[in-house]
Amino acid sequence: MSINKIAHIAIAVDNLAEQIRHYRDVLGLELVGEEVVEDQGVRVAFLKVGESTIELLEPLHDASPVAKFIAKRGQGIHHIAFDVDDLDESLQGLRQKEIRLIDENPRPGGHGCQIAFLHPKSTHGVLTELCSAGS
Ligand code: CMX
Repeated sequence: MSINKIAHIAIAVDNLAEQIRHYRDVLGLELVGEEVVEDQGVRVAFLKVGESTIELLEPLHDASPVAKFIAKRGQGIHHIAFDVDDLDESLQGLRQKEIRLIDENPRPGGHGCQIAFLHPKSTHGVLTELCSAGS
């Protein structure tokens, strides 16, 4: 597997507008987009940091994995995403290394890219996402 860069660092938040004000108006990052990812139950805001982004995740409803995360752990860093060239090949390599995959196959994520999550139980507590084509 070949990782190109950190695609994004995702932060679970309970009020997107309030957090955008912090990252954009206090820290001075550029807000590059907002979108709803229905199948993940989240509204997402993307802020540019060099070649990477900060991804703010606000749950749309209580069944969202991000709502469960905030209820259990509070707001904070939710996952790290690595950009890879070939997602299928990367997943195959991780399977061979007996890493537990949440997504056996790539699926659509934010920004029009393909994503797959690795289970935090097999990545030493850090929820890890791989993505290809964008971030
Ligand atoms: N980081 C680290 N550990 C996490 C975690 C996270 N973000 N989310 C959950 N866990 C831990 C839980 O604390 C729990 O640990 P313990 O058993 O020690 O208490 C364990 O993982 C299982 O958590 P759970 O919520 O009880 O179990 P679920 O199987 O329902 O969900 C997970 C866990 C990671 C599979 C689920 O949150 C998931 O599928 N996440 C990936 C999808 C996602 O987060 N999408 C939002 C982002 C959208 C995008 O970027 O496109």
